[in-house]
Amino acid sequence: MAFYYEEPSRTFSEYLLIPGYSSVECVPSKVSLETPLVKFEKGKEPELSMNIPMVSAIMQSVSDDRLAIALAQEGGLSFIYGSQPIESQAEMIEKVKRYRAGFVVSDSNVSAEMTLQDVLRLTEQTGHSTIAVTEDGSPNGKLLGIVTNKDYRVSRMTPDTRVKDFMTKLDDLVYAQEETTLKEANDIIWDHKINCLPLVNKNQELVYLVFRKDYDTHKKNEYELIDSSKRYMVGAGINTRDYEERVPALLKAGADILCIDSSEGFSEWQKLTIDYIRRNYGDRVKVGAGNVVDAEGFRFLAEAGADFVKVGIGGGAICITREQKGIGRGQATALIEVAKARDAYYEETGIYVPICSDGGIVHDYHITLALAMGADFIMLGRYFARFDESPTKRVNINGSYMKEYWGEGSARARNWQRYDMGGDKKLSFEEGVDSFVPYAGSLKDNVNLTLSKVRSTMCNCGAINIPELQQKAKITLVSSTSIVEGGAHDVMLRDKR
Ligand code: RVP
Repeated sequence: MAFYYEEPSRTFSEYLLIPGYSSVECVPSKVSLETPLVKFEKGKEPELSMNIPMVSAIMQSVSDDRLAIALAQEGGLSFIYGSQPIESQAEMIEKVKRYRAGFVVSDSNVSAEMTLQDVLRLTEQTGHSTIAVTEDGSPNGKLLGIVTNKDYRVSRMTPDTRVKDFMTKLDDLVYAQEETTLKEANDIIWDHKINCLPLVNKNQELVYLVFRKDYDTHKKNEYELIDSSKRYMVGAGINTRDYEERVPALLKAGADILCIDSSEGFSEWQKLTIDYIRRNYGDRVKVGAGNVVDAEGFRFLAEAGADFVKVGIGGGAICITREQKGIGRGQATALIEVAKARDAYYEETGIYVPICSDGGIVHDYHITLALAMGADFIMLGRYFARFDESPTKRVNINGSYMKEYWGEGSARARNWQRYDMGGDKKLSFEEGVDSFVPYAGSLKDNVNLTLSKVRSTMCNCGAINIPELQQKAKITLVSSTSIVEGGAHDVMLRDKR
């Protein structure tokens, strides 16, 4: 006979937090939102963690390189969507890794024997106007000079003019040693009124470029998420079909972490994918798995070696899986059960496997609830799709700006790998819709506002960090009548002018 759950499955809007005692020490400015991204042993630090508990959904309409940079600047992480050719996904990863963060590995290089035409072609391809001249034309070759658009005049020079004849030569160039800190580099840039400072090693080989504009942005992002080379961190979605080709390419491009993107993750396909990664890369390569909605699914993926486990089926704003297939579970109930399973697994093995609550965040306070219920971080699609930095078009509909947002299971995305159960390699029926969401401005402004609410609520609960919130939170179910009481009621709203 089928198994019946005693209780209905519930979602975030059916719960509220009850405030706890907060001391005068417990103020939003002191709240830390740092959270583990990958599993770790008791008593040890996780190898990867984030400064805010937010990741962006593995979706065409959400996570490209531009959004990834904006989110890493605020302390979170994007998983670049995998429903695209391997080369273009790898290119997006490379773009994030190349992007500033203070010290940039030069991606626009020429040798002294190359020509003005080569310089112009490179500038057009990369959009960069500072080009390093190295002995062999490689990013880390011996530095000979620099070319910027101040060094040439296209109208006065022939395209075959050699780089060596118009570059700024090393003797006239201001450069510094690789140990130079960002602050020192910035001082040199200001003292010499230059825009770019090359850093070289003791063999005079180019290591980094430091740009004036980067330092200014750098100072504004106190939570930014960077790797040991001070490049922004970025994740990548993979599927359970082409991982033998995709994974090496993404790692080569610099992906910091991978995540298997599947609508339903309690499957042997996921285990085979993780096995491949462990066989080839051991524990060096980090990979999340999912999605699951119960304790059994969690344990399966934890035992298969997942570095984190993603929770949620059918709760996404654009998701119609529940209607189409009749599978899924209320997001709050799923999360609560998986969090208990995670804690039991930790107790038993001494290994803490972070969990990510994926989908269904409608109000900012849902994020706080998800954290209180045991999530280590939250994956959001609709939320990020609304911002300037998301990859989709902004359109004007009846006088209001909207952004496009479509599901990976929609006919538009055609991401059959995410839904395929080993069938005919096509999306047989849709599990997602194509939609619009209200445009909301910049990621930075919105994330800051959202997190100020999260920090404030945490203080109401007497918690100064996420583990403390998870320990102290008192969570209550609310009746449908009291949900009405929670909004403005029994008043006539004035027009918002
Ligand atoms: P939301 O934040 O509510 O927009 O949900 C985003 C999540 O929805 C994604 O991270 C993914 O798990 C799920 N998704 C993406 N596409 C589809 C679909 O087409 N059904 N669902």
